[in-house]
Amino acid sequence: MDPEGDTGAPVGRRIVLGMLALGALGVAVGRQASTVVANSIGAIPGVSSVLPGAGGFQIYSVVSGQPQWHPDTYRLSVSGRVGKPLSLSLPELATLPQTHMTKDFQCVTGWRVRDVPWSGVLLSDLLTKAQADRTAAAVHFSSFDGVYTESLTMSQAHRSDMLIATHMYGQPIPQEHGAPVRLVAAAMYGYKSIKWLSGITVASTVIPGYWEDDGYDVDAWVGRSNGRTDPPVV
Ligand SMILES: Nc1nc2c(c(=O)[nH]1)N[C@H]1C(S)=C(S)[C@@H](COP(=O)(O)O)O[C@H]1N2
Ligand SMILES: [Mo]
Repeated sequence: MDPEGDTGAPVGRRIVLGMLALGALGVAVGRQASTVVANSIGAIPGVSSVLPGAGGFQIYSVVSGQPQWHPDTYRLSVSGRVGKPLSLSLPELATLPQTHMTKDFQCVTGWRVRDVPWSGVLLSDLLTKAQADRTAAAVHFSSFDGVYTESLTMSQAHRSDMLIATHMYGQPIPQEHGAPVRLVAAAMYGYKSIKWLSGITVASTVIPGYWEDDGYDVDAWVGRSNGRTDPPVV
């Protein structure tokens, strides 16, 4: 099946989130996922600020309800095989050197949003600050949704387009897009770009992420994996 159950999945495993328009958040169990087209978000009470120019994004979550966080208590941890573990508040993240990049965002189900401006802190800058062990092979990511996980190899993690993003379209990342912090791995299919990020752990081996447990490529290069031929994101 495919990550978001958009195609090919038995109807019983799909959740069509017309219910989102009713203000309820999608329920998802196991490998089911909720989805709503960004253009319809404006119809949801409390989620009324649709991003300018964000047309084409679909909102995915594998949990029901919105993962909860508070700006005063949110921390991004960087731990594992590091010389200096970090626990960064949002103001602390904001004081680190900021990197801006504009990249297409491509989901493995086929949709692509062109030229999305992101900003935040380069993953490699964070790893350097934490004195990550460069001989460690992998970096793991966890979400405070309590379920979603991802991994990169250490060399992938040091690419110049791996961003720990706090802003998109010049504004703080909206809740549904993974506030307050998400990974943006633009050269890879969207499932690598874990939302509601809470933990970065330097580790010895790559552990396949949430969808990769279901057979999606762990190395998720756009146009070079999962049998797809999309134009690469450069
Ligand atoms: N925590 C979490 N991160 C996630 C997902 C998810 O369900 N939960 N879905 C992934 C997938 S498959 C895609 S395509 C993108 C979609 O990002 P968006 O919801 O901001 O459009 O988020 C990725 N990150
Ligand atoms: Mo996706």
